[in-house]
Amino acid sequence: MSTPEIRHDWTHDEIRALHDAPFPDLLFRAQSLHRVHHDPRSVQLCTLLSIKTGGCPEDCAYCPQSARYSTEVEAEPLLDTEAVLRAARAAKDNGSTRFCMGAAWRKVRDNRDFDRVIDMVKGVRALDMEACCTLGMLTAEQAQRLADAGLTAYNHNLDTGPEFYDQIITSRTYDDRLETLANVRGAGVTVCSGGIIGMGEAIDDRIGMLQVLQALEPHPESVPINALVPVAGTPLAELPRIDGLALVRMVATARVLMPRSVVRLSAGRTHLSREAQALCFLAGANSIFTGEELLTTPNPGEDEDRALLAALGMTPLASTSAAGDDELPASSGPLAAVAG
Ligand code: SAM
Ligand code: DTB
Ligand code: SF4
Repeated sequence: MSTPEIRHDWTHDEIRALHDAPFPDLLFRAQSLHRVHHDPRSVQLCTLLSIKTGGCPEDCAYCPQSARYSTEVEAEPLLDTEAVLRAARAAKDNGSTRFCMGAAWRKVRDNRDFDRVIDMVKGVRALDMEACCTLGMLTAEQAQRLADAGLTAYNHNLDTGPEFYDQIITSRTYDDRLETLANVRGAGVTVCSGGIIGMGEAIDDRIGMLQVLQALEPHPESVPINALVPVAGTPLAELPRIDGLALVRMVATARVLMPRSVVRLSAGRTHLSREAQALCFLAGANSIFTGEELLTTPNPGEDEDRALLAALGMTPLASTSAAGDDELPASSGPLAAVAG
């Protein structure tokens, strides 16, 4: 069977029609494509650590780490390399294959803190884990230094569609973000980029974000889909939690547009039922963050996630495998033939 075509030219209307399709049709299509490229029973476990918390100069309206809002998050200096590597070892012991280090920076500066992050990346790689960083904007040279240290992936989200963007962030532009993604790609580091739903955007803004993501060539190797975690003190604090079914639609649409990418069900899982999470997995989500905390907000603990996966008969991805791999998974099954 030939691999279905990977496209980068989906129109807004096509994506909207897909997103709005009756649930049975949308989920069947997403699940069918998912099985062509991925093992539908397996979920990649990633662990996040905030290596530099709070005090960020940016004005991202959702973010508890912005210095512009008065939240419970206190600014802290960059963690010690040893503390970070201890956390990475613990994450590995708990079954995570990817360790993601986040810093509340506007951009990377060429200073000693960056030298230390380079050491952290080398240390995580030496543990035979995938290493991911999210440090704000990056130049091509900085991306190359991270690549030389062995960085697997760089996370930099588009966050929302281009038209809604300036209602959420004014301190950096959409083009700034795309430039950082190009620098990451240029250095040969895989791209992790997605966004947040539930920030008051229209459905068309979600579609707009997906359209920009699918236009990237190649597609981002991983696509995090976050549900807004409203945090007291931020401008979005009073927004209601997103309906779980809206998240399922978003995951399914991302899966169809970017069939080879790892789609990560990211922030907001504490308020999602087990059933909604199960639907997200059926819709093509194949990665989650585990552990009690994301960067500064709560996340379901390891026990809860282990119990959920066990109840679904699903298993953590045993070892690292390159996203976008051409090999078909052994368990693609008969439905692989109906994709498209
Ligand atoms: N400072 C860096 C940057 O913005 O690129 C890296 C860290 S930043 C916290 C990483 C991402 O976390 C953001 O782009 C956003 O998508 C997500 N995020 C932050 N706060 C969130 C919230 N309250 N709810 C959902 N996602 C959130
Ligand atoms: C992503 O898309 N989601 C993660 C990761 N990339 C860095 C971060 C979610 C942060 C949620 C808010 C917090 O815990 O501070
Ligand atoms: Fe800073 Fe990143 Fe938070 Fe924006 S999302 S305020 S850049 S830490």
